[in-house]
Amino acid sequence: MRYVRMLTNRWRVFPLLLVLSGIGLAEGGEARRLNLYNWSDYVGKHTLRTFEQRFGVKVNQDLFASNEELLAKLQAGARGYDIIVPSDYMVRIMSKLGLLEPLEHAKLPNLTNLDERFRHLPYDPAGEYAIPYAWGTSGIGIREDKVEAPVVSLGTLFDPRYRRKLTLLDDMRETIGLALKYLRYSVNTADPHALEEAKELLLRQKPLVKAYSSTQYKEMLLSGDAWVAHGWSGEITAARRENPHVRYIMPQEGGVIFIDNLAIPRTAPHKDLAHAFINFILEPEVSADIHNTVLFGSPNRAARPYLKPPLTDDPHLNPTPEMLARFEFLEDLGDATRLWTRTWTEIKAR
Ligand code: N2P
Repeated sequence: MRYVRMLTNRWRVFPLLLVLSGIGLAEGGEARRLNLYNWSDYVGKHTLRTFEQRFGVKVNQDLFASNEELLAKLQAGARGYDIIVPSDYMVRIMSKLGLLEPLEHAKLPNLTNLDERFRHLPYDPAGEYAIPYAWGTSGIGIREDKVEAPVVSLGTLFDPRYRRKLTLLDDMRETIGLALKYLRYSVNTADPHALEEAKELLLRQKPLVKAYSSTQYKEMLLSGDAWVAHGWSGEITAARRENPHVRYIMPQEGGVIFIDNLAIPRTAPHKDLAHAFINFILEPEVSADIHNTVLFGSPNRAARPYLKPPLTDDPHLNPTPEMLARFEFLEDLGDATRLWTRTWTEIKAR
């Protein structure tokens, strides 16, 4: 009995000890924890642990695989996330819906590290809701030892020689977008005829497709289950470290260029800590470590001296304006979103 009382007493003082030991309690009184909702493979090896140690907190990371999944999760009422990583067009959609917390620039002194070109982006001109995190393109990943080179065209993704050795992103905007590009339309079209043509094309391609996946294609390229993959520049180039036959190509027809961002949901439980995280990511060496790992482009000017090959010298990670001429940013589709969603459902269902 005495033991029981001793134990319960000990546990009663435990929270007090936490405060005294400086671990700190967050807004709202719980132990400090940053909940990050991110794309897969999108931080450096030590990024999260360094933040945990420096700030005496825990970081929890959940993963999403598309902007639409991220939006659906927040709209379904997920309340726990402190930091999310929406792309350009999704920042616009979310800020319009009132899902994002206005950022307090006074808590982000490292903002001055950003390259001037990334400071007034059309989807968030005043930097009110989003801080650019990484940029890249979507294109074609190939196994050079399996596919007849040179690959330059999106046509490779429709080539019957690669039947069942082909993967496409499981992403409505990216995959319908790629079909539209192949047909020489804009990735942001609202024209029902263009969408119908894209649908027919993707349905005809379907027997060739091994998988629609945004998270497994890298492994499939590495294992040889896929020889051709629709995917993202940095991620495919990073796979090359494990197998030098993997290569990323920007298709001549163009594709999608994106800027992903750090943002704080309106419902974030730990807004101060979320600002501290963004400011931490903006540190030159923290930032450079992320980009040297994930091989997506850096918007951080101060990090530039720390960047290394292949990020600094691979031409498909450092495209010239000519190479980018046919690449487009995704835009909010507005009312056409419904038609796009229906088109995608029909493609996936059949
Ligand atoms: C990284 C995912 C790239 C983000 N694994 C595409 N917006």
